[in-house]
Order: sequence, then C-alpha cells, then structure tokens
Amino acid sequence: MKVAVVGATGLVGSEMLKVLAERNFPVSELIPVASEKSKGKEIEFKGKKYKVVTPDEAILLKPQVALFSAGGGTSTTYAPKFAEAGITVIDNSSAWRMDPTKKLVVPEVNAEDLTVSDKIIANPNCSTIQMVVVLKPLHEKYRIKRVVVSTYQSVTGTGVKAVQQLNDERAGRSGEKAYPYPIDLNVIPQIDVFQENGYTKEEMKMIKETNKIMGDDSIKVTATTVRIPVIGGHSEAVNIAFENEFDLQEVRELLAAQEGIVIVDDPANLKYPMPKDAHGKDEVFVGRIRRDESQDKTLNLWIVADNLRKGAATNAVQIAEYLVEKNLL
Ligand code: 2RA
Repeated sequence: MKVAVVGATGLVGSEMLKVLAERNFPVSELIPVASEKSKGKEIEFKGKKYKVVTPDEAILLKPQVALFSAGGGTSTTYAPKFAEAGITVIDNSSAWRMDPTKKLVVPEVNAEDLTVSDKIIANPNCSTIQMVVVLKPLHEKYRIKRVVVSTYQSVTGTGVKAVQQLNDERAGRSGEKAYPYPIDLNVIPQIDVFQENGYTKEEMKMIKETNKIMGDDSIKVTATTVRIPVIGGHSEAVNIAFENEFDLQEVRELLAAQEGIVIVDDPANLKYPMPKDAHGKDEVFVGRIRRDESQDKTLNLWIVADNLRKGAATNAVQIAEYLVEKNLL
C-alpha cells in the first residue's frame, strides 16, 4: 500500500514513521510529505531512503492513505484535495474534529462508526484519547454522569520548539521560546489559547471531543490542562462520578480486559504509571485506582500515555489498520 505521511519531518510525523515500521503496516511505498522548505530531504524508512515531496506532488503519486500531522492550516487546505483524489486522510490536527460530517475516532471506542465513504477521518487530541480509552468500558458498565480531569502534559505536545526550550533552559542556553514563561522548574496552567469562557482551547477540546467520541452528550466533563517540564508523556488525574454503584475489583477487571490498557496499580510496592515508563509505548497505563471517599459512586484514577504515540501517531496508524482490516479504503 502507498502511504503518505504529511508533516513527516515533525515530531508526530517522525513518530508515525516509527509506528508504521514497528507495527508492520503494509507499506509498499512511503511518500514523506512536508513543506517546500524540506522538499528533497531524505527520510529513511525500513532501511530505504525516500525523498520528501510537497503536498501537491504527493496527490499526483496517488497514495491510498495519507496520515496528516502538519498543523491545522495544511489540513484545512489539503485534506479535501487529497480526499477528492480518492485518498483517505487520517488527520491529526484539530481542523476537522468537531465537524459534524467527520468521524472523530479512537479505535477502542468507536471504530465501528467508520464506513468506506469516510475520506477525512479526524484523530482526536492526545489528552482526550488516553482518557476515553479508559472511560469507555466504565461508561458501558456504570454510566458516567460527570468527569473532572486535571492534566500534567509533556512539552512534546507543543512540538520541537518546546522540547528545545526545555533543553536550552536545562543547559543554561538562551534560545527561541515556545512558552511565555520558563518551563523548566515550573508548571504552566495554560495549554493553547484562552477562550471567552476562561477555559483554554485544550480544556474545551477535552470536553467537546469526549462527548463526540463517546457518542453521549449527557456526560458532563470539566478540565484543567497544565504543562509540566516532562518529555515522556501526558498524565491525568481523573475523577469519575457514575449513575450506578461500582465494585473496585470489578473496575480493575474491566480495565484490565480493555484492549490497549495496562494496569500499574500496586501501592504497597510503590507501583503506579509514570511518563518515564510510558515513553515510547503504545498502551494507556492506569493506576491509583481508588474510591472518591467524599462522594458516593465516584472513582479516582491516574492515566498516563505517550502523547506522541497513543495520543497521536499510534492512534492514527490503528485507524489505518482498521480500515485495511475491514476493507474500507
Ligand atoms: C498539547 N494536546 O499537548 C496538545 C497537542 N495536541 O499541547
């Protein structure tokens, strides 16, 4: 299969290449795509070198599927052009996520919604993906009424410039800034821009995208999203209020049975998920599973995943795998 990776030179794009190779996605020809500035640059994939082309050139090469991670502007302009040429686009930007005509997909939750006519498929925001994988089996069993989430997000979610800022600060170098404040030895309670209601765009994404993916607007969600000086992945403290009573042991069993989740929850031996351990992995790690003793039918847990993997590249590749498996391309 001919596969285009649009934004192949970026952080998520490079992770997409790694994930495609590791999971042995059936790539017969890779088409690395980037802006004019990177045209001609060589990208290595599975021991072969491929030259970077522009989006317009990529369309003419007729890939069957294109994984986009080149920002909202590129997706808005080019995803429809690729789709018109019969290429299925899996888009990691926020451009199409809330478009009612586009599916927003986390395979463990709603892959069955996909059909052969979906030519632009949206990949959700990283912090939303890792949370809904966990919410899904719990909602099916106990019905979720409300979710309160606080995030601790890795600088890799911002991109190369932010990783550079953190490394510069650690090395005592000056350099370009991705954030309005130092990130090393700091915590910044702002991810993306502020909205009129006082929430950030990242917080509103977590709220709206959760409802769309879960297919249930009755789930109330509130979020506080925070950037921390970490590289390995995003962490989330999640408080979930259910309609029905639950059993803690059953919650553990349900989560352990859910594909893509690994439970790391052994307080006696100081075992819990941490971004250091999630880094480079495809799974979502869950621990600190306990009752909220301040309120009935309410659960607390801690979720960690590599935001460039399950939060972006892995989820996009899993969507592509599903399309191949179900013959939907
Ligand atoms: C972040 N969620 O971590 C964003 C990336 N899409 O900044």
